[in-house]
Amino acid sequence: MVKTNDILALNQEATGFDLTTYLKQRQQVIEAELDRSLPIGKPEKIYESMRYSLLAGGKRLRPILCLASCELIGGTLEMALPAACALEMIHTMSLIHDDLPAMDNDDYRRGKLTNHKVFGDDIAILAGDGLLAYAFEYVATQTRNVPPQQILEVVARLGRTVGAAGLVGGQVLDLESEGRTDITTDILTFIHTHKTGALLETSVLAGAILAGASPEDRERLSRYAQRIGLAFQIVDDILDITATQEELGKTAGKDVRAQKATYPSLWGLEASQTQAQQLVDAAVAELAAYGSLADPLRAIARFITTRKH
Ligand code: GRG
Repeated sequence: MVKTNDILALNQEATGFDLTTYLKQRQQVIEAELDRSLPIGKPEKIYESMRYSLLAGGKRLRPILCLASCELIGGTLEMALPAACALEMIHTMSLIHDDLPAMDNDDYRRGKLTNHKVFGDDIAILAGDGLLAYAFEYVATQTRNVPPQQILEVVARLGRTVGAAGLVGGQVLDLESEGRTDITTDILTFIHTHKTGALLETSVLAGAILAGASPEDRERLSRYAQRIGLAFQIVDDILDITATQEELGKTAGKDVRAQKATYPSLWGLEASQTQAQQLVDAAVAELAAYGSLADPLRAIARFITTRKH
C-alpha cells in the first residue's frame, strides 16, 4: 500500500514543490499568530477556554488555504494573516459547539478532551460564541494594506458562511437526518457543502479577495474550492471507518455506530475513494492557468485524499 509520505515525495519529485516543509512552515506562522491574537484577559476562565481549543493543534488547513490563494493572486502573507486567523477561530468554534452533548456529544478532539469536558457545557458554549465574535473583530481591525471594500467583502462572506446559509444550515439538516434511513446523495451533499465545504470555499476566496482577484480568478478558485471541499468530506467519512482514534485525535467509527448516512455507506468505500480522487483531479485542473504559482494549492488538493487524519 502506498503511504502518505511516499505520495508527498512523489508529488515533490514531479513539481519540485515540498509540501511537507511548506505545511510545517505555514503551520508555525499560523500558530504564532493565533497565540498572539488572543491574550488572556478577564474573566480569565473564558479566555483560557477559548485558547484551549484555538491552540489545540489541528492541520490549520483553512488558514493555509487562505494564505496560499492570497499569494497566488499576488498578495502578501501579511494582507491575509488576520483573515486566516479569523477562519481558524470560526472553524474552532464550530468544533466546540459540534462536540457538545446537545450535538455530536464527543469526548475527544484534536487528541485532547473536548472543551466542554474540561470547562463545562456553559463555558464551552460561551467560548464558541466568544471566538465567533472575535473572528469578525479581528479581521475588521487587524487587516492592513487592503482596500476597505475588500475587507468588507470578506467580512460579509464570513457572515454568510457561518449562518443559516452555511455552517448553521448544514448542521441543522445533519441533526435532522440522524436515525433516518432515507438519506440520499443529494441530501448528504447539501449537508456537507454547507457544513464543511462553505468554510473551505470561503478560506480560498477570502485570500483571493484580499489580494484583489478578478471575477474570473474568483470563479476558478470557487470551483477548485468546491471540489476539494467535497473531496475533503468524503475522505473524512472514509477515515471514520479506516483510521484509529489515535490517528484521528477523536473517536473513530462514530458514523457506523450511529448508523449515520455517509458517502461510504451510500456508495461503498472503493467508489468513495474513486470519487474523492476524481474531485481532486478536477480541482487541480481548475488551476491550469496559474502554472507553478499554484503548486501549493495543487499539492494541498492532493494531500486531501492522502491524509491520514
Ligand atoms: C458556525 C455559528 C456557527 C455554529 C456552528 C456546530 C456547527 C454550527 C456546525 C458544525 C460544523 C462542523 C463541525 C463541520 C465538520 C467540519 C470538519 C470536517 C471538521 C474537521 O476538520 P479538520 O480535519 O480538523 O480540518 P482540524 O482539527 O485538522 O482542524
